[in-house]
Amino acid sequence: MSSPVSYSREGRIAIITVDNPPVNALALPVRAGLASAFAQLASDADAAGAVLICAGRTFIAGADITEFDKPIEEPWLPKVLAQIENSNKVVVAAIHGTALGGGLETAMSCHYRVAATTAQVGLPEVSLGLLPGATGTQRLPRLIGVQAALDAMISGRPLSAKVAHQKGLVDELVEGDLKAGAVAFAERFIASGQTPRKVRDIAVDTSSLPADFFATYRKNIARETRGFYAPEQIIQCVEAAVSLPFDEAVAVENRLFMGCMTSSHSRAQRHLFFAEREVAKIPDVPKDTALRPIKQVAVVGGGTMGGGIAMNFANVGIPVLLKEISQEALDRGMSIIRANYEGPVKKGKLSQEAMDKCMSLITPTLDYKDLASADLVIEAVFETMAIKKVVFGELDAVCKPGAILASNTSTLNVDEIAACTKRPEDVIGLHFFAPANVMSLLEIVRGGKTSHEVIATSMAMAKTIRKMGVLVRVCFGFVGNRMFFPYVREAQRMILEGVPAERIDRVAFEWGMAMGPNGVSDLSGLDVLDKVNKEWKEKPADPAYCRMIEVLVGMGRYGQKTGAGIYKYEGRNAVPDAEVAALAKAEATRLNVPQIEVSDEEIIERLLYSMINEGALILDEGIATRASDIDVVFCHGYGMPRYRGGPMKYGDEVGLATVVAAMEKYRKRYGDLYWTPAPLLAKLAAAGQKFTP
Ligand code: T1G
Repeated sequence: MSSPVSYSREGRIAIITVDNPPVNALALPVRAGLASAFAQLASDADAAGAVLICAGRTFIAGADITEFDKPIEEPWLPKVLAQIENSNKVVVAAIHGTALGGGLETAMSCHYRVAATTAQVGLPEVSLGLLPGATGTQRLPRLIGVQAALDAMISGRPLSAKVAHQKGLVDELVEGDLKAGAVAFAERFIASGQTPRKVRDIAVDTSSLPADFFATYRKNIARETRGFYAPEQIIQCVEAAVSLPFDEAVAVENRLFMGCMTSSHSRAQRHLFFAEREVAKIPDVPKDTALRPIKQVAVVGGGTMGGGIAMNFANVGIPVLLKEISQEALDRGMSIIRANYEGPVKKGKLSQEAMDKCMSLITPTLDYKDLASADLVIEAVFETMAIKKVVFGELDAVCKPGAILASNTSTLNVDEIAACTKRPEDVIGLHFFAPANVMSLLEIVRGGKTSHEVIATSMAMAKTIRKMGVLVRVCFGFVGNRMFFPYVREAQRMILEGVPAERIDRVAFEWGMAMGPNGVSDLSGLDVLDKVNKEWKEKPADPAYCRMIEVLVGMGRYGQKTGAGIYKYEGRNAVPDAEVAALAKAEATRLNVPQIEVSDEEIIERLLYSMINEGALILDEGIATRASDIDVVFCHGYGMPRYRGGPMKYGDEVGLATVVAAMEKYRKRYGDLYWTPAPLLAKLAAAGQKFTP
């Protein structure tokens, strides 16, 4: 098989080209090819310098992430980069597309870098639970300074070529023919008679670093990186860059990189990287399915959800009609949207001009007839089937043929909604998560009759509005909420058993959840949860089921929105309420629920394993396409930390046999109703297999 790295020459400049689609990842053949090409450069007496360039859409976009779970094969990347840097002939990297991770590290091992003005460069390893393990933590600080290098590596965000040039990471920006620009750069350098500069020989500038720089930096990132393993390792590598000679510091980087690569965090984050790409692949919907153009959208219902949904389209320049039943409701809806934009404007995150443009794209209306030209209509009215049926009846009457009719329902049966139209093939669920203009998850609910075109168009539309679209099938609660129900159920049961709500939440928070189940219940609204439970036809026949939610709703304690729910609220600050604990004890006595001691480990097992078991049932029923789709749902819509990889990946990490054994323990205590292992879970556990690859 031919090498993905080729060697040619233009005059006295060697052109070393990497061609390894789709992103020129540094798989073994590429590393071996680079080593061989730079050996050829060294022995080519007619070559006075070299340009390293890539074919296809981007410069090298990093190491090959699929290789990390396999034994390392020589040549190891740092070794190849040392060979490049030790060339006594000038080497110029010619960057286009996204030079990321090992790609930027390769470019930094070159003596100089030129970039297309549209290029981006970055070290996003942290998002994979890794650190730049091919001397990136040592070379980047030498080129752009300690603070900027840390910011780039801890955030993982790329720099534009322009900013990289301003910071000294890129030596020249090239408009037009990149290769010609790089060759000209090399020619000029050779003509200057200079010796090529090695980045490793640049001193790390510590002159502007206060003595407590690293301590302050750690404090400043503590909140956003809570629980993640890699960020601290990156900081230690940069501390080594500041205090040790290059080679010794590289040894520190190697050691800490191996620690990251073998961590459960990195396995989880690498799992999500591929999972977020897999979700777009729908087995029974061909990739070339025709898409319907979405040029005009309409949202029916201008409440919090409807307003947020409308913003998603305005934000990407798509005109959207906002329909309400009264002028007062419409005015309220428009003011919600305006307030949502004014916040970021006040914080300087959005320009007034951008806000005005978005607002100009949202047109209020009271008249269904105005929706006749819409390509996509999203209903976001009350979560009551009767009301939704009325709305879809109206839409069926006024919307043009081929319009996609979507419901933002979070639990109700999309097939039942579709059945009240003459066009069930055009009906789909688009379940946005609150706040709809912020949360990245979009559950796309295919009905039994939803056409492939409508599915494909909805998946593409999710990408357009920068949402993570996950296709699911119809059941009560679809995937996310259906798995959230047992999570809340167990939290509620433990409150009845005498476990303080705040302790349950603390344990879940320390496990990594953004907020514990009780805080989330108060945030979502206990009244909303109670209403869902009442709408749930197959609700478990268990008088203790979410009983405290019922009791509190009966007292008008809906959660944050009424200043009291499971907690009392002083502003947004949740305060444990002894009255709730007393009420729970009384209810437990009435329901004959024993008071028990529950360990932190049991809290996690009951919260997470009940969720994992529901996920296995969902897979058994074909509601989700694959286990990793479920993980994407929970990491994009429910505040589950990426370093856990999602509930199904977490189950794999714990071991499914361990999960089943724990379930059997709770089955003995509580019976079969909640703790019978799902067939898929039992099968995989017995076979020593996993949910995810
Ligand atoms: N390794 C393997 N496959 C990769 C890959 C990679 N680094 N990057 C992308 N792919 C696959 C991806 O799975 C998909 O496959 C296809 O390429 C297109 O990707 C030593 C340790 C470059 C911005 O983290 O950010 O270097 O689904 O759909 O939207 O210090 O891919 O088609 O079968 O995302 O145009 C560091 C990861 C690695 C960059 C392009 N690098 N990639 O986005 O296409 S660790 C990264 C991306 C490392 C060193 C360390 C994006 C992209 P399929 P795509 P895109």
